[in-house]
Formats: sequence, structure tokens, C-alpha cells
Amino acid sequence: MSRDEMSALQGKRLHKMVEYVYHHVPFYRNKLQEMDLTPDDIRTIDDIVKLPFTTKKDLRDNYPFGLQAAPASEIIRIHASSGTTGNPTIVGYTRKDIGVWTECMARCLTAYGVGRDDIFSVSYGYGLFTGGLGAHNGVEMVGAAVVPASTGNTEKHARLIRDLGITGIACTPSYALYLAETMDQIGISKEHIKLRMGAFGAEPWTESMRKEIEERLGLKAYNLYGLSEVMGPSVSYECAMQDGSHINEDHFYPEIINPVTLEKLPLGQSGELVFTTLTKEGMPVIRYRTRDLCSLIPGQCECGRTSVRMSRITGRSDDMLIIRGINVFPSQVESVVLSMKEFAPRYMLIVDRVNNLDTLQVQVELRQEYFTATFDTPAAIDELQKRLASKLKSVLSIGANVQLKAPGTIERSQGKSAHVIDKRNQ
Ligand code: DLL
Repeated sequence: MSRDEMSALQGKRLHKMVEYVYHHVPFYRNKLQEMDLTPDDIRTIDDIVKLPFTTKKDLRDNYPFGLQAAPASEIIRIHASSGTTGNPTIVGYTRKDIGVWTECMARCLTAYGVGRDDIFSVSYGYGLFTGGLGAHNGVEMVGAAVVPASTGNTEKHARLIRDLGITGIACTPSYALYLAETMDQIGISKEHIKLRMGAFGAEPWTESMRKEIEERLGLKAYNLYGLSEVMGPSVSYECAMQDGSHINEDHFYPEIINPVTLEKLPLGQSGELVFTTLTKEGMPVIRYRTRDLCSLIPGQCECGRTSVRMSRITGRSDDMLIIRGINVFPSQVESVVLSMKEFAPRYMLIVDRVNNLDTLQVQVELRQEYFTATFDTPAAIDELQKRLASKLKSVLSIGANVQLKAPGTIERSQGKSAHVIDKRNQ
């Protein structure tokens, strides 16, 4: 499709989308009315700048179904993304949404060269997380044989890769390296396996990680990007040129804004990525602020696709961490620490990568009163440590190594990120 045809299609779809949410979601209607806008004011894609932004907080405040546009009877699947403190974000999909998602995922896989003769392992988590089922449907659509391996049980998975002659894999880049490590340990080398391509995403990764994954697993590694609020995996994908990721922009319209002034930035400039869903029925979003920082790449790709491309994600405009593919906010840890009377509101998250697996250590300071009363009672310390670890696990969905600290021993620092030391990027 030419750029002009694409813009015309996007404009038409945007108008319909705004009309749809205006009549089906009181939240959007109220916002538009406050700005004195009606759907008739949105005629072309350039009119999008008139529309208000939507944030993660809006989704949380409307938990669970406040932003759902389709009636409950039309929803056929519900996913949830881990949020900040409190409520997760609930995303309901209609049958048509699942169809669009599946097609978008199939486009990604086709660009990676996946076809009917492939055996493809989906090693993103299956469950509320969109990675597993999202990738799964796309693999079935292109006609490859899907192996729904999910995460965990890595030795068994490594043997299946060898024994079934699995040719493609989708997982987080850190899991790919962990898999390579496990293969080394059990004596499976890349000469024993047939993996030839992988779809990696759900967390930030670098060119050097790409090289390492390709070298150790003997495959070509492609980027796969997405987020639950917009759809799941398949919002954008790399083609063989690997010069940015093509956005499925007939369904997800991208903009880059300055995260402070909120003004829309010209093509090529770095800023915060914002998406508007153009066809979604279940839970559409209008100008959703992803908090992901990147740029849109001008010019046409040599692969022949005319869709706009985005650069790698270079960071976030909030404090979200992605640990083993799971979104973690320091505020979640804070809420747990504050809910236990034994602790002072002093904590530190130390994130590292050991043997290619992300690790999280949570250090927390004991309150003086509690410390004086129990510091020499190992059983009490042990019980408290376990109780905190279990509460953290249930809130974060990942295990943390808990370290209790004496009062006054956690280093105080001024300014941002005082609660996080991320050693993965050092
Ligand atoms: O991570 C969906 C997904 C699953 C994408 C599988 C790709 C593969 P969420 O859990 O909602 O959804 O997390 C979305 O993860 O805003 C980014 O910060 C980050 N992210 C996702 N893909 C990439 C990527 C899924 N390729 C958040 N590179 C997003 C960098 C990524 N960051």
C-alpha cells in the first residue's frame, strides 16, 4: 500500500474508532465532551492530535471493565498485564480482535521466514500474559507446527528442540540465553539442533545480545514488539533487513511525543511511543502512552514493505523494570514493605543477570524497635524473611531473594531511581 493509501485508510478507521468509543465508553465520551470535540471533528489521520491521551492510570482507575467497548457477550478472551500497585490491567478481546491479532502475528512470522514446514516452539509464558497464546495463534495461522512449550522445564525443552528438529522459537531474549546455557550443561551443542530463527521480545535487548543468541543457538534472531494494552506481541516486527521494526500500522497507529510537553514530534525524533488502535473492538485505546522511548524511522525499507518502522526501545519514561519478561514496578515492592510493621520504608531492588537469567534481590531495612527486640533471634529473622518473600512473590509474580538490613544501612541517594540498582546494563 502506498503511503497515501495508508493515510487514507488510517483516517477512515480513526473516524470510525472515535465514533465507536464515543458511543460505547463513557470515559472517552466525557473526555471528548470536556474538550468540546465530537467524532465529526476527526476526519483525517492528522486530526488525531486533537484527541486526548490515555494512560496506564486511566486503565487502572477503570478496573476491571470500565474501558471495555464491546458488550460482555462479545468478549471471548481476557488477558491481564501486571500493573503498578494494586490492580492489573484487564484486556478483553472479541472474536474479531483475536482474528486481527492472529493475522498481525502471522505477518511477523512470515517476515521471519516461518512457513508450513517449520516446527515452532512458543516459549513465552502461556496464561494471563499475552506472549504465549498470542504467538501460538500466529504460528497456527502460517501453518507451522506449534509446540506450546511455555517457560520452565528448560532441560526437557532443550531435548525436544533436538529430538523434534524444532526450527523456530519465540521467547524472551534472556530466556534464549538461559536455554543456550542449559544446552551446554546437558551436552547439546548447536550442531545437534535445527533452530534457524527466533522471535525475541517482551523485554529490552541489545545488538550484542542478538549476536550472542545467534552465535550460541545458531539461528537468526528477530525483534518482536508489543504490549497488552494495545494487543500483545505483533504490534511490530523486524524483516530480513533488520533495520527497525515494521509497525502493523493499519491496526495500530503510532506517534512519538515529547513525554514532558506532550507535543507530537516529527518523524525521526526520539520520544515516547503512543498508540491508537484503529480496529479493536474489545478494549480500544486512544493515544495510549506506552512509556517506551524510541523513534520512528523515515523512508522505505529495502524489503519492499511500505509500513513505518520503529527503532529499538531505548528506555522508558517511567520506572517500570522488566525482569524475566515480567513487568515490575518498584512501587509494588514499596506497597508490600509498607504493609508490614516490622520494616522501615527503606528498600532497594538490585537487579542483575546471572548465567543469563535475571535475578532480583530486595533489601529492606528493619525498624529500630523490631531490630532491637529480635536481631539476635535467628528463627524470628528467618520467619520474617520468608513472610516478606512470599508476599513479594504473590504481588510481583516472580521470586525475589530477600535480604533484611539493620536500620540505617541502606545507602541514601538523592534524585531518581534511588530504589533500583540495575546491574544488567553496567
Ligand atoms: O510483553 C507483549 C509481548 C509478548 C511482546 C511477547 C513481545 C513478545 P506486556 O507484558 O504488556 O506485553 O509488556 C509490554 O514490554 O511496553 C515494552 O516496555 C516491553 N517490550 C515488549 N517487547 C519489547 C521489545 C508484552 N521487543 C512492555 N523490545 C512494552 C523492548 C519490549 N521492549
